[in-house]
Amino acid sequence: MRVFITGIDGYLGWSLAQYLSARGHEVAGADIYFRRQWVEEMGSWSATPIASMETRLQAFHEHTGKTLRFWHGDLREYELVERIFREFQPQAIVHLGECPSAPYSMIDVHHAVFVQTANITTTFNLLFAMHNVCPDAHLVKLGTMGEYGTPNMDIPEGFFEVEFRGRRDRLPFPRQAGSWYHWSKVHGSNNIMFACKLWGIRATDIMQGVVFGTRIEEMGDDERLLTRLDFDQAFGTAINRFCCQSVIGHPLTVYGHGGQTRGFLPLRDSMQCLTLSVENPPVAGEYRVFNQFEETYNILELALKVQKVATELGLPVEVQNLENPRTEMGQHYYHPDRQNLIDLGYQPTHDVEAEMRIMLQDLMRYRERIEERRDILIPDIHWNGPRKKVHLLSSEPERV
Ligand code: USQ
Repeated sequence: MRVFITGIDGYLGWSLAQYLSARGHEVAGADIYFRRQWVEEMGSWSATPIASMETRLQAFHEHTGKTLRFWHGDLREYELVERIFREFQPQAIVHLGECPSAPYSMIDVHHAVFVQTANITTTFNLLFAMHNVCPDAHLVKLGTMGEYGTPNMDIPEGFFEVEFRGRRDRLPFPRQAGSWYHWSKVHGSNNIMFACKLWGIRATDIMQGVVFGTRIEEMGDDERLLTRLDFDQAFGTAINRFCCQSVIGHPLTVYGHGGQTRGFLPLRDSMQCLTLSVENPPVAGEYRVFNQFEETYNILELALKVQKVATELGLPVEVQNLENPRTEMGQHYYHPDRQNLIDLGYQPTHDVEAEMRIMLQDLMRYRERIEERRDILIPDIHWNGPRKKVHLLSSEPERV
């Protein structure tokens, strides 16, 4: 299948390009390197030393014998999207080319507006270009579990049956996002749902949990094929940050008492799920939603798991409770469904501790890179107030 990946230079994008290609798909992609700039703006860099796109493409060619078509450009420009689609004629489009950071979107009005307009505009351009050029193609859009928020009831996959004043219907499950970024994903979802109805486009909207992990098998030992691994407050996700912190003996930064619960998924399983979605498209006009995560944990549980695995590897580390810079529920019910991908054949490969062990071993090689950016580990972006470093709540983790 011809698969076009937006954001192919990113954490998921570069991994997915290799994963899909190894499974016989013809892959192409575009990127404008925003992620590299945003992380630099946060005063950080990838823990793994990432190569330039030119070097990545060269290494990819050496290993696979294949040429990956790449467009360096801004997909907020409609003409570029339409030109790419005419040249490549994609059968599937995996849309990863968005700003994925809640904290980044909460910095100030400029960042909020940037994240929402960039994310919504690019999705619009893809939808219109699909309609105009390749109406039979399948859009696989990366959404987020964060679209649902944390309601005090089970979370279905996108839709639920509801009865109100004696009448029944199948309706979109309410979205209660917790950041301007998460709301940008809700707006994208709504626009895709409407485009499916309007033009008969087929789409899969992936409500993905928090991804962690340094690698997939396809990267092998060639550093040029490594994907990025961020650990700053905005682009580093919880487990990735905790593993980087462990490697340099920095206390693990649990926000609040760590009772916030989320769904988590190793990078390699995210690749498996995205591939299953690509290879099993819905019918024309169908808008379907998959919840994509492996297991749910609260943040303190995760920090203690990282601490345990790190200690086994000779990396003793403390867990600290910090003032929570975010506005989020500290303790809540969390029980989302995850059946659709299992029905398509999804099988998890590694349990969370095994994946943490692989990550920590990988990251120990790059200890110096993380050490050099130690001062950016304590967050200062608040959901509700000016930027200032958060303070410590206690040095002993409180059980929740
Ligand atoms: N957290 C800590 N300490 C840290 C970092 C995070 O306690 O050092 C907590 C946060 O307060 C939050 C939870 O960990 O409760 C998850 O935070 P995160 O930064 O790992 O993830 P989040 O901001 O939710 O966003 C990430 C991705 C985003 C994706 C989302 C899926 O960056 O692109 O949409 O995970 S979900 O969380 O299900 O919405």
